Amino acid sequence: MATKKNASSDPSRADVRGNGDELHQQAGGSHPVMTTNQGLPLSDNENSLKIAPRGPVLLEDFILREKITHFDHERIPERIVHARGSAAHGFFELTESLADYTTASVLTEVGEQTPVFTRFSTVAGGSGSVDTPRDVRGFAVKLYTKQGNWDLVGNNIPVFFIQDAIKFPDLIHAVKMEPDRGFPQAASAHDTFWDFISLTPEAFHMIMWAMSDRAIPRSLRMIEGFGIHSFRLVNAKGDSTFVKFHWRPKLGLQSTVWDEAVKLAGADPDFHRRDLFESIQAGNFPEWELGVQLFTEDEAAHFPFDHLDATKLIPEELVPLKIIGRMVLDRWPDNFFAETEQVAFCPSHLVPGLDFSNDPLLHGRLFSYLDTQLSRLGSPNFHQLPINAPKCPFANHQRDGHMQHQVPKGRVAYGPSSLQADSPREDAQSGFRSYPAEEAGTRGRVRPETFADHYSQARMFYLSQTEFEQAHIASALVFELSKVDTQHVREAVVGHLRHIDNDLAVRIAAGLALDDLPPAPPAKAPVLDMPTSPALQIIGKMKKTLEGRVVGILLNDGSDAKAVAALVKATEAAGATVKIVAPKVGGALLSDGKKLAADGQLAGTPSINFDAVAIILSEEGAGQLVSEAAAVDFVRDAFGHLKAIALDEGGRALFDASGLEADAGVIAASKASAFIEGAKGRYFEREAGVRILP
Ligand code: HDE
Repeated sequence: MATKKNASSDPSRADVRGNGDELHQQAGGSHPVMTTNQGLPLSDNENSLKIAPRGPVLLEDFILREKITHFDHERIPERIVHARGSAAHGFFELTESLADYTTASVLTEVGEQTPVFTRFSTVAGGSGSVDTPRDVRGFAVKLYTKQGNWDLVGNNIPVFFIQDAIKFPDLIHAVKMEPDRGFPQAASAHDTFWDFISLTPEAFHMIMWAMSDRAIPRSLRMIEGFGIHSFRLVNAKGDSTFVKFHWRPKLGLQSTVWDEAVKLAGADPDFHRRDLFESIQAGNFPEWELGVQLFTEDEAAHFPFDHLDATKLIPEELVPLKIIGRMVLDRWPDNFFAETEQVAFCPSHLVPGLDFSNDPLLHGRLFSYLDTQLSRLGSPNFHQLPINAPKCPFANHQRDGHMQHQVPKGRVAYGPSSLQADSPREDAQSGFRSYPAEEAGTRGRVRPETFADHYSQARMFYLSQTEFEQAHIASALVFELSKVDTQHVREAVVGHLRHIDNDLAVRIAAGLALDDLPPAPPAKAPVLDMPTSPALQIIGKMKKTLEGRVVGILLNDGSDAKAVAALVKATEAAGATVKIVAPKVGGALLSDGKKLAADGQLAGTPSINFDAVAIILSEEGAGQLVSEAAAVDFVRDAFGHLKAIALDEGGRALFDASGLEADAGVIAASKASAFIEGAKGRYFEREAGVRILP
């Protein structure tokens, strides 16, 4: 009988993992010596210190303890809102000077490129949640100007849910996971959110936007950004002009359809992050124009709403948008944590020549962000982190604190002082000055009367939409309210909708199978019929382009090589990225006997990844795929998501086997230019035939 060897007395066993050299063989290159955080060179990163090869581990192992301790502290508290985000570096370039309005050099020096770091985010979900829930998207830009950092911390929707910052914790507690059960994650479709909304009429304008396709974008490269609040520009004479900031995507606006967004959440939870990463890595740099709406105090006095109320927008038809610059994102961060996670945006970060308006939501934000960075990043020195540090010189007498990275020299850490020639001092000429606005009134916890109209702009937004977009808003409301268990909450929401558009309320009531149309709650102000604003649409503003879009080609062994090559050439020439999908990731053997590598395996690469698809199959290839559910779903989803589909004969066999009836968006693969035209948009007319719309 073989005796069990005592491993501790077996030298060959003791050295099983050695010092890791054999594991590293493939890496190549020259590697710096690995050390502890104190610079002590390590001889072994594979094994902890043991009393014997099979004996207990020693507490003495300071190397193990340092490594594990650091690991234990790797996470910092995630952002309470906007926890899930993706960001990139780039620049802002001014194309038109605002020198008449402001002294801010970033807005007056035409051609000047200012470095930026821009973070996009969802609001409700945790940092590990998915990219495509129905949600507002954060659009935060840090501009490292020569006069200090300017953070324009906006969203992809130009209005907000509430008028006063004191309601923010309530709003967020209502939308986040319900506290007793810990779900739903990253979703507004639940009782507490709609309960809060049904009792907060001021939210209804924002609700119309949040239920629209703005909340399910196709790509972060295809969203608008808005500073929301009015800010002030202040010129050299000290005159102030109000300003609203808008980012406009060069690729145009585009959204997914809801079913697609839901399926994307499963198929690729990182869909938006990957899309941003891949486009930057491929050199297709996302770009936005910066637009401003400029207006005076007098003009504002004649608006039929109060511009200090963050639940209101200023229609472009009333104050046109002036394009003054562009932002290009051209570099992915080197490290997600150090940059994307540690970046700290604060609306209070601004530059001379800018100032705040009296928007009470903005004033709450001016406090909140600095406070949250202190708890999230753990130190008042968060501004010294590379991603947060200004790129211009900065100096003052603030000292010490957790994680002080600077080593200030000299005796003077106070002012006034007379002991040190190079200690920092104020500059009355170039320094920031608050605009000397006159304020008067009676102190109190009040809402201005001018904030009382909660429905007119909600109505304007809804009536400005195309018929398809209205149907999507109605579907979203029915979906969300169907997830609300409490009947009186469903009814109360429908009651509010009656002020916005009675037909919409009737539609939602029918979609929920309510017995009666609930009564409308009293409105605090008359609902106005404002002129509609086509600028608020997505479909109407969609750019007919394949640029920035992705076309997927499904093929199999035996697919016509020439047809594939022709389609790839034509779609790429039109600006699209082409991805090949095949049953096996290694690729398929085409009709010319050559193997074409696949970018994705069919089962893991559904058609939801693409803006349009082509299916090129031999008779035999099609015969195999008709019994493959992933292939049938590939076709059915592309059709259901209103996409253009190009088919050769084999592709047509798969299409027919999927039980679908072709329409104008189903195009012969040989007609590349017709397919390209179709692929530039979606076939919204198809929708009524593929799903029940309320
Ligand atoms: Fe924020 N918001 N917010 N918010 N917000 C945060 O700051 C807050 C509001 C926005 O990518 C937090 O650093 C209050 C409006 C973005 O890092 C926190 C109120 C708009 C981001 C906070 C609002 C925004 C945040 C959480 C009501 C659009 C992500 C982590 C008064 C104009 C920035 C953090 C990033 C993040 C507070 C309302 C946009 C807690 C109190 C309106 C894009 O400070």
